[in-house]
Amino acid sequence: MSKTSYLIGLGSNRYRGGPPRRTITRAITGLQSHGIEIERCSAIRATPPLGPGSRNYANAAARIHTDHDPPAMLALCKVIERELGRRAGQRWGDRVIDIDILLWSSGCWADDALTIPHPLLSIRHFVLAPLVEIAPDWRHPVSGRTIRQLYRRLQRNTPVDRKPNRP
Ligand code: A4P
Ligand code: MG
Repeated sequence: MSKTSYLIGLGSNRYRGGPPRRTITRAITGLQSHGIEIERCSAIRATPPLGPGSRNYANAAARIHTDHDPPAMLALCKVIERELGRRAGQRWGDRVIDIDILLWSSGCWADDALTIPHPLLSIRHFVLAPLVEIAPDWRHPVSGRTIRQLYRRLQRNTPVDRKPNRP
């Protein structure tokens, strides 16, 4: 097995070549075809849009292994996003696919293009709900809390999301 593990988040709320949950599956297959080992995938959930999006999202997370360093991993995520038809659009707007690097096994990373841990991961249900399924004991390198602890905190501090329709 490769040395470096990543937790990645996937989101889609635009139809292109199929419904959003199918696009999430295609993104995972795309990563595999570029040599990424997929250790675990969460279930794909329907979530209400945060921000200006107009449709529900399909969201999921995956635990992967690769020898890519973070800049190479980000570049690969962007290749897959382009392959699936993502075009530049409004920040937080509707998108065919978004692949975010949430955490990696070597702690923190920050350069002009990339910040790990993803700065908003601790306050988002649509990120933590799939993560708790695949990596509950993974520790956030800054807060020291596990994903399970972060998820419980978020559940305590925010009302339960309204139940969305299936995307
Ligand atoms: N970037 C910096 N750090 C990272 C990282 N850890 N992983 C830079 C990936 N990219 C990172 O991202 C803009 C730039 O962020 C990248 O070029 C990279 O250099 P982007 O994906 O092109 O743009 P974006 O996704 O619109 O912006 P951002 O800030 O990444 O937004 P998020 O956090 O991805 O949120 N509601 C629901 N229910 N589900 C969702 O999945 N997603 C968003 C977008 C909004 N609302 C949502 C969802
Ligand atoms: Mg993003």
